[in-house]
Amino acid sequence: MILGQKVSLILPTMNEADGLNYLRDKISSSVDEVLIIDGDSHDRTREIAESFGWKVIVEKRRGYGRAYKTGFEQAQGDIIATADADGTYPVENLESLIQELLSSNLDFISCSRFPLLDSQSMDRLNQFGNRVITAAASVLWLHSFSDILSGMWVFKRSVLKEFFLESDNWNFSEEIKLQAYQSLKDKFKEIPIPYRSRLGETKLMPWRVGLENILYMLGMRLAIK
Ligand SMILES: Nc1nc2c(ncn2[C@@H]2O[C@H](COP(=O)(O)OP(=O)(O)OP(=O)(O)O)[C@@H](O)[C@H]2O)c(=O)[nH]1
Ligand SMILES: [Mg+2]
Repeated sequence: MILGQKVSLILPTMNEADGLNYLRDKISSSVDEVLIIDGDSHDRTREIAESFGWKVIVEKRRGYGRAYKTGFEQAQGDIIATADADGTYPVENLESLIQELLSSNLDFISCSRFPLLDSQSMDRLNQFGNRVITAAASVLWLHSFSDILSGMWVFKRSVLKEFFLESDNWNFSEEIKLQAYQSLKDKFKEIPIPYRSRLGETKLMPWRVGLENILYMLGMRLAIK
C-alpha cells in the first residue's frame, strides 16, 4: 500500500526464470500483489514465481498485449504497475513513481528509457527502431513523446475504463500510451528511468515488429483501428 492505495505489479513472462530471480529483491514491499502472466514457459518461471508467493496466471493465448489484458482483468490494485520480467526496468523505483503519480495528480505515467543512461543496455538496431517509431508517434499525434514503446507504466486502475485496448501483440505498448495520451491529456506524463541490459533471451523480431508498430499507429491515427 502507498498512501492508502493498493498496488499490483504485473509481469508478463515467457521463460524469464533468470529475470524473476533478479527482480525479487528489487520489488518494493509496498507492492501488494505481483501477478505473473505466463505464456506457457518451459523453464522454471512458474515454479520460481510461486516460491516467491507471487500469483501465477497461465495465459496460453500468445502475445504481449493478450498477457496484459488478462493481467488487467485479474489485478486487484487501485494502482497498476507493469514491467518486463527480464530485469531491464527499475522496479526498485516503483515507490517514488507512485508517489509522483499521486502527488502530481496524474493518471498514467509511462517510464521513458530515453535518453539511455547506459548506451550498452539496448542494441543499436533497437535504439534506432525505438527512435523512428517514437518520432512517427510524435508527428502523428502532434505531441513530443520520448519513448512510445516503453514497457513500464504506472497508472490508476480506474482509467482502464477509458481505453479500448484491441491489440494482442507487440502493438499493445504503443496502443495503451496513445490512448492514455488521447483520453487523459495532461494527466499522462512520461518520466525518465534508467534501463538495464536484458537477462535471458529476447522474444521479439525487431524488423517485423517495428514495421507492424508503424502500420498499427497509422491505422489508429486514421481510425481504421
Ligand atoms: N505471457 C506472455 N509473455 C510474453 C509474450 N511475449 C513476450 N512476453 C514477455 O513480455 C516481456 C517483453 O518481452 P521482451 O522479449 O522483453 O521484449 P522487448 O523488451 O521488446 O525486447 P528485449 O530487448 O529483448 O527486452 C517479457 O517479460 C517477455 O517474457 C507472450 O506471448 N506471452
Ligand atoms: Mg524486454
